[in-house]
Parts: sequence; structure tokens; C-alpha cells
Amino acid sequence: MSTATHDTTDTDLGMLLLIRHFELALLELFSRGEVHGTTHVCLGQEYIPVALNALLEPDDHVFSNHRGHGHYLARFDDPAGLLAEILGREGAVCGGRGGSQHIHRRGFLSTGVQGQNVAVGAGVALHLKRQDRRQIVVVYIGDGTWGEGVVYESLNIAELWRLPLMVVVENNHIAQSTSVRGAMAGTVRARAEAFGIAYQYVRGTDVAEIRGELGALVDRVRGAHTPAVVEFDTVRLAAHSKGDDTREPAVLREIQAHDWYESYRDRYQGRFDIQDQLQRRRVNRIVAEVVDRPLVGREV
Ligand SMILES: Cc1ncc(C[n+]2csc(CCOP(=O)(O)OP(=O)(O)O)c2C)c(N)n1
Ligand SMILES: [Mg+2]
Repeated sequence: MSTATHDTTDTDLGMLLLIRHFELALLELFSRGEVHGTTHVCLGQEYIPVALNALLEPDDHVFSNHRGHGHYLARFDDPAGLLAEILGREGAVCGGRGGSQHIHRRGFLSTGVQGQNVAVGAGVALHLKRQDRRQIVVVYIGDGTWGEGVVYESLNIAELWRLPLMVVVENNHIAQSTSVRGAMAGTVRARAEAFGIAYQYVRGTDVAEIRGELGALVDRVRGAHTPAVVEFDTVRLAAHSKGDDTREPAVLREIQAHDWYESYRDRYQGRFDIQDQLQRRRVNRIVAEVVDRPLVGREV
């Protein structure tokens, strides 16, 4: 059985706000020229991995993408290791070689190559099934990535071979600057159902409610070795990466109205404010400490 909880705990609020303040701090560091290359923040989508992580077992496998900081933090609560990785500083989780998009840690792998991890995840799911293990594989992708051909080859095999693979589509309705309306024929649901794969749609942002909605599906992927697709209807609050946001101000205002932050503040009030402050201070301390560390990865 899944460990679904129907209460949003202080730990949940803390993790949501840790990811929020981590990403805000990263944008600030980016504007100061501290981040080399690019970075994609998950502002607006933080609740997705926070909700899902409580349904996973410690030895399940998580595959992430270019927008993966929240996926990693919800799994490991390691903001210093991740920030050091992004900034190429000592203590980096991958020695500073992976950066923002290529993180590897036991049971976790992210890649900037869209769609790749659905195929890799299906392979790992096959291995787990052959070993008769009760572990599952979760792969996070975006709505744009849902258009990659490899996704469909992988879904086909996953259903034919009954693999414990859960593909989580974070549908923020935009891929870089392309609206989903201009890129996706049909729907996520219809495409999953065309393969006979179980599908679930999630619109809300309350982590406890989401766990209640998804617990049975995760149990089924685990217990019956069968794939599933979960679509989160969500928002990307910030730019794609380096300030490249082409959305109209009116559209951005509408998107901001769907930010979970305000609704959580209204709902959880004092508990929220305490965690908000705690995590803001925690991130500030970590930023100050990590930017002072020596750079790594200079040796050839
Ligand atoms: C195979 C491949 N094609 C193109 C890119 C460039 N690229 C990086 S992210 C991105 C958009 C992804 O959109 P989506 O899947 O919706 O995820 P989101 O950024 O919205 O989270 C593109 C085109 C890439 N990284 N890999
Ligand atoms: Mg998208």
C-alpha cells in the first residue's frame, strides 16, 4: 500500500517553500552572473514532486528533465549539494560536471535531452520487473516532450510488456515559446488510452488531495506491473530559461493567479508563514555559504 497521507504536513509546506525559495534565489544568482550556461526553474510546479514523493518508496527510480530541481529536492532535501552542482562549487552532487540539467544520484537521473528518459526509464522498469521487485519508475516530462517519437515507442513497449513505468506529464501548456495549442493534436489522455494505458488527470495543487487521487494508481503500477500516465495541468510562472518569455502581460497575470503559493498561504496561514520564513532563511544561508566555496572541475 502507498504511504498516502491526507494531511498537508509542516514537512510538506517546508519542502514546497524550500523549492520555491531555492528557485527564486537561483534566478537572482543568474542575474548576478553566478550561473554558467543556463538553468530552468520550476516555479509554479513545485507541488508536483512534493505530492508524488510521498507515494514513492526510497528504492523507486525517478527520471527527471531539464526542469528538474524540484524533482531532485523533493527526493533528497539537498539544496546545498544541488546549488554547488549548478554553480560548479565544492560539495557538488556530481562533482560540478552535470550542472543544472544532468544530475545523477542513486535512483535519480536527469537529462536535458527531451524524451530520452522515457526510453531509459522503460528499460529500468523492465529490469525491475525481471527481478520481480516491487519498485517502480517515475519519469517526468513536459507537454512539449510528449510530442517526441521515442515517448510512443516506449509507451508501446511499456504496455505490451506490462512495465512498472509511470510517466508524469507536467503540462504547463508551453514548450519554450510554443503554446501546447499550436503543437499537440488530440489530448494527452487520448494518446495514453490509444495504447490501453491507465491515465489520470490532476488539476488541483493541494499535495494531500493529489496523493488521495493518485495513491491507488501508484499502488497498481507497483503491484500489477503495469504502466500509467498522469497529466498535471499546471503553470510555468517564470521564463523558459534565460528570461526568454514571450507571453503577453495579460496571459502572465492569468498564470500568476494559478500560483499555489497564494492559495496555500490563505489556507495554512500561520503554519505557512513559519515555514516560509524558515525556508527563505535556510536558502539565504546556503547561498551565502556555497558561493564562497572554491570552484571544482578545473582539473582535466
Ligand atoms: C531532443 C531535444 N530537442 C529539443 C531540445 C531543446 N529544448 C529544451 S527544453 C524544450 C522545451 C520543452 O518543453 P516541455 O517538454 O513542455 O517542458 P517545459 O520546458 O515546459 O517544462 C526544448 C525544445 C532538447 N533539449 N532536446
Ligand atoms: Mg511545457
